[in-house]
Amino acid sequence: MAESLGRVLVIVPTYNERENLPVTVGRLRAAVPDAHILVADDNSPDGTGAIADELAAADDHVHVLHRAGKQGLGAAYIAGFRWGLAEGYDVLVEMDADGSHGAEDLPRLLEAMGGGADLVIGSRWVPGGRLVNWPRSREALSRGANTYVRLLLGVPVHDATAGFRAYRAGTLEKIDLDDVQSQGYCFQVDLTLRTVRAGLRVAEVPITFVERTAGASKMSRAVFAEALWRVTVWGLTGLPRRFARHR
Ligand SMILES: Nc1nc2c(ncn2[C@@H]2O[C@H](COP(=O)(O)OP(=O)(O)OP(=O)(O)O)[C@@H](O)[C@H]2O)c(=O)[nH]1
Ligand SMILES: [Mg+2]
Repeated sequence: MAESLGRVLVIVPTYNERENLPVTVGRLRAAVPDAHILVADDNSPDGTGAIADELAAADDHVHVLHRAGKQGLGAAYIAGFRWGLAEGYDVLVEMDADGSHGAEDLPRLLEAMGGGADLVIGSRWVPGGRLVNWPRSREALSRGANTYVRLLLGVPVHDATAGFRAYRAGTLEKIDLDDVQSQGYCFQVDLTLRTVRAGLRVAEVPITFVERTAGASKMSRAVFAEALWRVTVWGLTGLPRRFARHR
């Protein structure tokens, strides 16, 4: 039988998501009414932080972490994780504010965690995963990046760059967040790799990923370049370990 998961915190990082945030929070409150939400805003110039404050004032399940300025997705998540761990949450969920991740899929992620996983990834690249309106170029980039990660790092995960995922508090405590330096997409790969290398259980459940309809993507050449060089370095420095394992 599935175990009880305890208290769930959904961390939603925001940078200029004023149109999207209220919709995302509303969908979460409807789909997972017991879960709490932490908006981690990097002092968005468009006033997303003030909107988050209004949502929090109206609802005791919504919290806000205001950060000084844009420091990247990884830093925002680490600050959110620390806040959630200090507050005693048992499960910490990552979810984008831009509508790409559906709150309606979250109960299935939590169900998989109840089945015993230490990290559950909402995956585009397992059977049942779907894309809505995502440009072909982005799909090709994501597929290519995930193939590169799987081959080079030997991680048995199909969507290691996915940003919709649930961690047990114990998982985050075991993988040493102190020396994580990754900022963009590769933050997700970094934590996946740490979880796998710690011998913890990773499950993937299919999700429907929808291209944002409002606001702008923060994906950039710099984000891509960071991911490429970090993954390559992890792959090369990890090779002795892989050979040792197969000898
Ligand atoms: N706090 C904070 N949030 C960020 C930062 N960069 C991106 N985000 C948020 O992280 C989530 C994902 O960012 P997106 O811009 O949608 O990037 P993406 O989903 O990787 O790329 P697309 O597929 O093009 O949308 C969104 O909720 C952003 O607002 C950042 O530096 N700080
Ligand atoms: Mg997005």
